Amino acid sequence: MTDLLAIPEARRTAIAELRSALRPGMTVALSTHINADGDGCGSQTALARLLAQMDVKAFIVNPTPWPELFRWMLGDDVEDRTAKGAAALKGIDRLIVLDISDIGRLGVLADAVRALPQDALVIDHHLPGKEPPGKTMLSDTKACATAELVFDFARECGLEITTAIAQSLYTSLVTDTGGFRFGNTSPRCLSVAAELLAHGVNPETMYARIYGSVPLGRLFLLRDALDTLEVDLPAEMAWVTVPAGALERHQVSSEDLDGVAEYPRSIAGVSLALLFRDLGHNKVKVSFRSIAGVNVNALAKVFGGGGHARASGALIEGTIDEVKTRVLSEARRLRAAGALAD
Ligand SMILES: [Mn+2]
Repeated sequence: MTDLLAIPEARRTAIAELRSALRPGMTVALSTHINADGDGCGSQTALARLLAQMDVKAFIVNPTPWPELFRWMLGDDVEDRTAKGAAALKGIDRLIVLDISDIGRLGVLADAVRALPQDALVIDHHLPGKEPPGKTMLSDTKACATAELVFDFARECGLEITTAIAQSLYTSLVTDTGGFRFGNTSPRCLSVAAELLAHGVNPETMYARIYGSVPLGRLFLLRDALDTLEVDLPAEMAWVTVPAGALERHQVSSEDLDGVAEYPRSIAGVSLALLFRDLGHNKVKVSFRSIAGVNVNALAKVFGGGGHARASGALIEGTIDEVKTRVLSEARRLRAAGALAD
């Protein structure tokens, strides 16, 4: 039987480079993308605890506040200095950027990161972005989640996967694979998940924490979003719209939009789904989702965004109506030209 947990050679080389950049006594900051998701948070908290075993002090500095849903991951041993903003990066020895392939995803921290004297270290599984956050990269699009690479880092460095670390990594795997249902659910992904269960993860407890502990406002937001559902079946497209102020009205945050785009994608005959979120100030966040055979990264790239083939995002300037018109017509055009096939 093949050893699914064997670490591919290219990853081992990258891990060795990463490791050689980290020395005992160092202080490092860990950053992930705006509106951190389960993979970003899980990778950060797991890595912070792993680095502590190497006598490297790590704390978190993100461009947007830590999601309430994942508050439990921080425990009392992982420090989140996000509230200090870019000032928190002053005096660090290194920055490790997780789950990001383009520096723009660091939002308000991007300029401070560009100005750092030391090149950032990157652990990621996205398709290459326009401006990588750093040159030393443990990056593999075959990894189901960034956490799979953090798991490899731990094993390659002989570090202990404690229950807390296993819970963080498992959360990353579950959320980035849509509960082990998306195309990135590889044999290796399930092997890593099995290994994490063997290290003390209780899947039922994790389900309750991730999917069974959402604020009531999240369902009201979902109800409002579904009320806006529009479908163009000949074009195999469906989309929902979240108006400006909807999150505030329901007292929820952007993490509560996680999974909403799954609903238009779930419709029979739909292969390309979109979620338009009006951020106000002439800015619209668009989430792109697709099924096998359709590459939405190519569509997101047209608008300066990116991500994965089946899930991408872009931040677009314009009013909600302008952006919808532009994105939908570009989607239809690229589709017809065969430019979204993969
Ligand atoms: Mn990810």
